[in-house]
Amino acid sequence: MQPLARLALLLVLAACAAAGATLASARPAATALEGTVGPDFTITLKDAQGNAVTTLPEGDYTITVKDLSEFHNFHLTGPGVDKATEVDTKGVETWLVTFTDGVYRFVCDPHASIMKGEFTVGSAQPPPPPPPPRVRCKVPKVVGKKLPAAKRAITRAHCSVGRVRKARSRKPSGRVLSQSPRGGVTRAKGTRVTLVVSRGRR
Ligand SMILES: [Cu+2]
Repeated sequence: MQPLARLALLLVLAACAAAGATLASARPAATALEGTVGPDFTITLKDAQGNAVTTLPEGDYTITVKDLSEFHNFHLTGPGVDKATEVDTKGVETWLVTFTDGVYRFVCDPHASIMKGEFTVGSAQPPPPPPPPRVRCKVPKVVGKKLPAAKRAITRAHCSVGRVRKARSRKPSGRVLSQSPRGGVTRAKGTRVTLVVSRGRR
């Protein structure tokens, strides 16, 4: 090759390399994440530092998915993404995904109620926590108790003390003779429990 031709070729190659570098830098490199499912009943998605993913910026991600079990899988869904490993095989897969604004979830399909996780991307807000369990009045059995102890038990059980009537009885004064509703039933929070209390033989 003539020296001049060689120089021309080198210049062309250099120009191509520069153009390639520009193209590569225009789009940031995909961020690496790692998903793992199994061998026990666990499923995780972690970043390169090993922290559980809770929120991410929008962009491209390379997810290395380690499916370590023949009865679990890793299934990722969210805006623009629906990818899963097979349940009955083990293996490592690499997914290139693009995350956009929204909530993404990952589950093991056969055990989706216990093996699950989620994260938000971009400006999406994390979903609100589930409402607390509804508190109910579980009426305690207080017949035979002294009145103060009966009142404490009723209040502690998220019920309230209703009318307290006194009645003559052979039972010691101050003891609960009967109650309504009866012990053991469940009612709305704050339900009044009415009591009949012994005032002795007089
Ligand atoms: Cu599973």
